[in-house]
Amino acid sequence: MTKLILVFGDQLSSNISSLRNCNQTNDIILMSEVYNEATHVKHHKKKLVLIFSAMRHFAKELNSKGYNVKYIYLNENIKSFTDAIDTTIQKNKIKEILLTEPSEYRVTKEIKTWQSKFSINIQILEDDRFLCSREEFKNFALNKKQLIMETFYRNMRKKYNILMQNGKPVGGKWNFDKENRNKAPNNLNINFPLFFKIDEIPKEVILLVNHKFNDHFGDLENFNFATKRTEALKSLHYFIQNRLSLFGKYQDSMLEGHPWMFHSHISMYINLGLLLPNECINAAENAYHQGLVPINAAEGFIRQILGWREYINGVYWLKMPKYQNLNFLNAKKNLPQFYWTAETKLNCLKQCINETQQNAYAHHIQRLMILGNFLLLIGTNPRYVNEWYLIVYADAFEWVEMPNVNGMVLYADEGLLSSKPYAASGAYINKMSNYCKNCSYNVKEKNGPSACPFNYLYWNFLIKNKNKLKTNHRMKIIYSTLDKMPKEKIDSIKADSRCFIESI
Ligand code: FAD
Ligand code: DLZ
Ligand code: SF4
Repeated sequence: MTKLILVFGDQLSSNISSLRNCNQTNDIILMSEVYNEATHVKHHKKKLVLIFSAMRHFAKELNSKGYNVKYIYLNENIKSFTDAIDTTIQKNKIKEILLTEPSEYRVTKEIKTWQSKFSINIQILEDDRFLCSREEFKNFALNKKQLIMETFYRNMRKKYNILMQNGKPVGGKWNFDKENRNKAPNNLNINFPLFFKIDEIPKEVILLVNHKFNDHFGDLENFNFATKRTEALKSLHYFIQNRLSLFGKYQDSMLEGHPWMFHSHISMYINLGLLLPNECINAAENAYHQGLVPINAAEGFIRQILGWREYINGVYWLKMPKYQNLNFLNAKKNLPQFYWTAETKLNCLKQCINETQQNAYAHHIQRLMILGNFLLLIGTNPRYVNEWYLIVYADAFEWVEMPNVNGMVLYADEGLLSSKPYAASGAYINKMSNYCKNCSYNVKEKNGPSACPFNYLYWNFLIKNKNKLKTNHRMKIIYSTLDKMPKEKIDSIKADSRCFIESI
């Protein structure tokens, strides 16, 4: 009895639930490069090279372990996963299709049509690479209006006994985020993450992507990501040994010319399955116990993976499909054209967009407080914002991109994720970065043609959304300041904002 085991491009883990249930002598493993997956949004070229190369390497690895792998290379006839299944079923006697649950709602919907379309049994297994199942998260969310990440994170620390001692958090505190907010000095010595010389597989894929997807966003030069597990593991260990110790201290800071700061640059490897979340957490915890890194670094890093990553996945599956259409602030503007070109005088945006274009990467605070903050302040429609983030980052998959955008950046979910919008003026950017030094705008000026646009856009955002935000208890102080503002000041904020938004 032959089963067809479908393995998606973000399921490249040899111990994934579908492969644990594989009968190596009888079953066929199907992996397919699919046209619509590459084009339903025009993914960054480096992201496509990463995904196709990692898929090809993984198929090769499974083959060498004796699995019977059917790998479909990119071709015009296979437009969807359904096409890939159809052609494979026609050529083989298949009794059942088995797969690990896909990470995306859109693909889950497609799979639901297969049972009747192909008259075949479909078995879907849980993706237990996540440390909190969709069911468990549902229970956590039961009867809660707001889902507080910190509560969730503490539960996860206890559940997995991570950084715990006698039932108490190691270091006497659950959270060291106050020690994650230092501004980096200009002359700080920062090692780059570990990068790799590419082998034949990415070389071939680069030619393919150049040929077929040349009109997609992003640079292809100097592709140097890990594309197989052995490399991804090296990258993780290099980070733990050489970079994690300062991750905590400078987690929120930004320096021109330093796209990675002390961040791990492993999200794309975890999201594809080349690294497992629990091994990254364990590596950081061990480094702390060995005295290699301080608690604010280990805890800060573990919080991102055991806390944020799991929480974001939980929110996505709890709230989809409604989550994709939320727009609490009724934001309607288009995405500024310069998000595709980096041609702007606002230096912070120029640097972050340039780096995104070059590396298919920006670190969290760049994504949230520069790129996202600006789109929030000018009132960009969430649909365009989601599309941009899904395209431009090598680690972007809808399950993780969308709650970060709709919840964290745009407050489109009315505060399900964050207790207030992450809106900030130029003062925050100046405090956490050195971008303002090289900017043609003046961060200290509040109004007028040379004033930093973030300054008046911030107040304009508060004015515009007053009815929706003034009752939020965390906004009370800022709204009382606004209430005391003279009318002429408010008029110039509105006029400067109108003029600036029209100009973009
Ligand atoms: P580090 O800073 O070293 O953090 C370690 C790990 O923690 C990351 O590799 C990642 O797995 C996890 N992590 C950290 N923050 C988050 C978070 N907020 N949500 C989920 N996981 C987190 N992350 C993605 O993986 N894919 C996305 O598509 C994505 N889109 C984002 C969009 C916006 C608007 C924002 C604000 C954040 C987004 N993030 C996304 C989260 C975060 O920015 C990236 O995970 C991080 O920048 C990846 O770089 P790193 O591996 O160096 O992370
Ligand atoms: C992102 C992506 C791309 C660009 N291409 C493929 C592909 O050709 N084949 C594949 O199996 N997966 C691809 N992926 C990842 C899928 O979008 C991801 O696996 C699904 O969203 C699972 O839900
Ligand atoms: Fe950005 Fe304003 Fe600073 Fe320029 S002055 S870099 S626009 S925050």
